[in-house]
Order: sequence, then structure tokens, then C-alpha cells
Amino acid sequence: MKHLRLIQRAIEHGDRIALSTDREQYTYNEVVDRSSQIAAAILDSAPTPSDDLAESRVAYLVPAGFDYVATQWGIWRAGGIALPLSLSATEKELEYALAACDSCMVLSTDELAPRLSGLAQRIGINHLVIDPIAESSRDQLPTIDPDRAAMILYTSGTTSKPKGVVTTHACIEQQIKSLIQAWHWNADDCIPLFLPMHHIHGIINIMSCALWAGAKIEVHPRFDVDAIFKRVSEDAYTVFMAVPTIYVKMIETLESISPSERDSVIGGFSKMRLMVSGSAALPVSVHRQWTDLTGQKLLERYGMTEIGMALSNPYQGQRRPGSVGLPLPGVEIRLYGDDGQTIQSEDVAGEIQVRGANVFREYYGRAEATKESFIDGWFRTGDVAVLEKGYYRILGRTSIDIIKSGGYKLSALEIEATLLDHPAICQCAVVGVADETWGECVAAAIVLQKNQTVELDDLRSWCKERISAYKIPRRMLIVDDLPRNAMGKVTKPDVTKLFQ
Ligand code: MCA
Ligand code: AMP
Repeated sequence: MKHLRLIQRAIEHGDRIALSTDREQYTYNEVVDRSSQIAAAILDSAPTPSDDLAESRVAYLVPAGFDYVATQWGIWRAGGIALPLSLSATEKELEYALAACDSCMVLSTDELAPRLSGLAQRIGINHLVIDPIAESSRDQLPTIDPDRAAMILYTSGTTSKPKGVVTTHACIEQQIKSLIQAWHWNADDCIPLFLPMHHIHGIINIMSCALWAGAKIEVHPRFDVDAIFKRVSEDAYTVFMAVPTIYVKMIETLESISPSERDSVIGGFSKMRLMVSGSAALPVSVHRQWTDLTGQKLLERYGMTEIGMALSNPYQGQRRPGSVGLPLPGVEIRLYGDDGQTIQSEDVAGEIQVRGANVFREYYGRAEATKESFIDGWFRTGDVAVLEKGYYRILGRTSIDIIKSGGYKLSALEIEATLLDHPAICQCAVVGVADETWGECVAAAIVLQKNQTVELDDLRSWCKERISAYKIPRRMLIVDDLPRNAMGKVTKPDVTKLFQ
């Protein structure tokens, strides 16, 4: 049996510590062994038990940590496509995620089982709880070709419902190897993991890179600034990766704690070999404040679910605030103008387009959307950038309907569709409004049905049952009509102005 490279490397890392929490730690051997037990149990309980899942979709709702890695690798080793579900998803969102990619099975821990058992029964898919899985029932697991599909991650965007981004093992491997090389990952590294595990920032940049390198991941159930600061002041970490909102929150906390505590936390930060920011624009002011406080120059990089990481400031060399640097190893970048020509000179804005082995295979079941997202083999990111003195700088996005809040990519259209389901709402427009902490904050202008009223707090509670908390509009306005142009079309820039 030939193993996937990530698993083979884990076998070689053997008795090193792969993951730790405040109570337990697990070696690479333990993770590999557990993943083979889970793989065998998946194959035994598949709708048609077989020796290979052959790219069937297997979803899982498992918190970050030992169980998460063993489950993801278990699905891969059984030949399936791993589909991580969001811990903050509502039942409706879970149902959509399971149905839209035709999952044959869903796995969960015992603790999270109540969130899935009724749903799985209702939609008629197997639900396997991993805790009771014991000995492996199989000597052999299938050999997995690297060109097989490995993972589906949902990404929100220019369509109302999220699309499932399908990546292959080869693609994931390329994404990992590029970062290992560019950011000098090594077996002596230790990194905290507190980001959600249904997006690539947590899955690839942190978890998979660390495990590829033989490094140690310290798992936190969520981002808790006090818990992180305690460990930073104990010099626990060599590498740190977070979204800009987290740096803003850490600056606020650093400014509010006692001088002695602050000195010890800053000591820990200043000794790290690498601190990275990404998933959303890092304001220049935050970049500078962080350097002033800790002496660390944050390395800002740019990526996307469909392509992994594409651009990065250098590990050695100038890390320029406000810029996302240069193409990562193995990634080809071009800027594409409105005139359909590749931009050849600096200081001219164009869409970032990407080519390379890092690029995803398809949007699951959406052949048309997949086709439209490529031009001559280049993936169209929808992000606009400019090349300035050799470094790329992001200027914005081509679609106003994509909102980035707290590092999450949100679809204004999805939130609008949810609001429109409310019986009192007749029309609405959702926009992202600039916000110092969250980057953008979700705002909704709402027109009510005739003779209807609604309490905004009630509306928020109503949304809470339908969409994840981070998608719920923080700001809402009831208006008589939405701003429109001469053709009667809603003008979102004018909607944004309503909140300024
Ligand atoms: C939460 N709150 C918000 C938002 N989210 N308010 C405004 N806008 C928001 N987006 C409110 C809550 O309602 C609550 O308010 C209070 O803030 C605290 O909420 P909580 O959820 O506890 O916040 P947190 O735990 O501090 O979370 C902040 C966070 C989280 C850690 C920054 O948003 C996060 O993990 N973001 C990372 C997402 C990520 O990994 N993205 C990567 C995607 P109240 O107290 O009033 O109820 S991958 C990607 O983008 C690409 C590929 C890339 O390049 O990486
Ligand atoms: P996602 O679909 O969640 O993978 O989000 C990808 C999007 O995040 C990109 O298309 C960009 O719009 C945004 N993004 C990621 N990193 C950066 C960055 N450093 N600066 C600005 N935008 C970023």
C-alpha cells in the first residue's frame, strides 16, 4: 500500500508530538493509527461497503485537534473526498452543505452528534460517530492516486449559495510545499491553531503545513486572547498566523494590560521567527502599530480558497506594509486589464489571474461556473491589484457583493436571500461597510412590506436560526425605498453611503 505523501511524512515523524491541548498531547504515530481505524470504519459503514470510497463525499463535523486530523486523514485513506463542516453553521446551512455535494455519509464526535443525528436521518445519509471506533478491521487500505479529488470547501461569493471548491491531493500537496519552502517551516516549529477548520487558512496554512514539517500544533478551541497571551509569554510558539481582526484585537488587549504583563507577552511575540497576516487586507496602520509594539514585521500574504496562497511578502527581505509581495513558489500570476490584455507595466490596475498546480479542479456540480471562472487556463480571482516597485498591492474586488468580515468571505446575495424570506421584508440590499476591527461589517438596508413592522433584535434572532452568526447584519436600517439609478436598479455604493 502506497501512502499519500502527507501520511507518509507523518509516519516518518513517528514519535514526535503532532498536536497538543492544555490537557493532552498526541504523537504523529497516534494520529496515523487513529486515521487508519477511522478509514476502516468508514469503508465498513459506507452505503455500499467496499474497499475504496472512490471519491464519494464524506462530510465531518469535528472540532480542531486530534480527532479532526484523524478524521480528515481517515476519509482520505478510505478514498473519499473530505468535506469539513463549519462548527458555527446553522441546521439549514449544514443541510445545504450535505445536500449540495451529495455526501454519502457524515462523521462527528459524540459531543456534536445531536446536531446531526436528526438531520442525517431526515435527508437519508449515514451518520457515523467516531468516538466508539476501536481496532481497525482492515489490513489494507486503498492506494490513493494524487490526482484524485481530496477536499471540498464551501466558498461564498457572487452566487447566492456557496459553491463547493474541489481540490485534489496533488493540488493540496503543491499548496503545502510552496509554503514550506517560502516560509521555512521546520520540525522545531510550534504554532497555535485557533482559526475555524472549514477554511484553508486553518486547514492548509497552519495544520497541514505544520504536520508536513513534523512541527507541533497547539490547539485552542477558539481565539481567546488571554489564553494565547499566556502561552506567548511562556515562549510557546515560533510561528503565528492570524487574520487582521485578530491583530487588531491583540493590539487593543496589549494596550489595556499591566506594563509587566505586556512586557512578558511582547517578549514572546518578539522572539517568534515568523508572524503572518492574511485572509483580508491588513491596514498599514495595524502593520506599523504591531511593529512598534513588538518589533515584529508581519508577513502579509494573499490567497483564496480556489488557489491556496498565491502572493507573499518575502521571508527574508522587505515586508512592505499595504502590499502582498510576490508570487509564491510554483504560482504564476498575471494582471489582466479590462481591455482583455495582460498588463505589462507597473502602476496599472488589473484583475489578478492565477495559474499553477495549486489551482483547484472545479466547483462541485457547477460545470458552467467552473468554466466561467477561467480564461485561457488562468483562474480569475475577482481581486484587483497593481504592481508597484516589484510588489503587488491589492486595490479591491471586482464584485461589490463579496464582503470580507473578520477574515470570512461572505456573499451579500446569500444574506439578502435570507432576509427576503422574512414575511415582513419586501426588499433589501446588503453591503460591507468599512470597519476598523472587522475590516468590513455587514450592513442591510431593508424595505418593509406595507403595514408591517419589525424589531431589529427580533430580526437578528430570526437570522440566527438560518445563517452563521458572522453573516448576520450588525447594522440594519429600515428605509422607505432603496437607492436606485435611472434604470431603477439598486445602486450599492449609494446603499453603503446610508451607513456612513
Ligand atoms: C463576530 N462578531 C462580529 C463579527 N463576528 N461583529 C461584527 N462583524 C463580525 N464579522 C461579534 C459577535 O457577535 C460578538 O458580539 C463578538 O463579536 C464576539 O464574537 P466571537 O465570535 O466570539 O468573536 P471572536 O471569537 O473574537 O471571533 C473573531 C475572529 C473570528 C477570531 C476573528 O471571526 C475568526 O476566527 N475569523 C477568521 C476566519 C477565517 O479563518 N477566515 C479565513 C478564510 P456580541 O458579544 O455582541 O455577541 S480562508 C481565506 O480567507 C483565504 C484563503 C485566505 O487568504 O486565508
Ligand atoms: P476565501 O474565499 O475565503 O478564500 O477568501 C479569499 C479572498 O480573501 C480573496 O479573494 C481576497 O479578496 C481576500 N484576501 C485574502 N488575503 C488578502 C490580503 N492579504 N489582502 C486583501 N485581501 C485578501
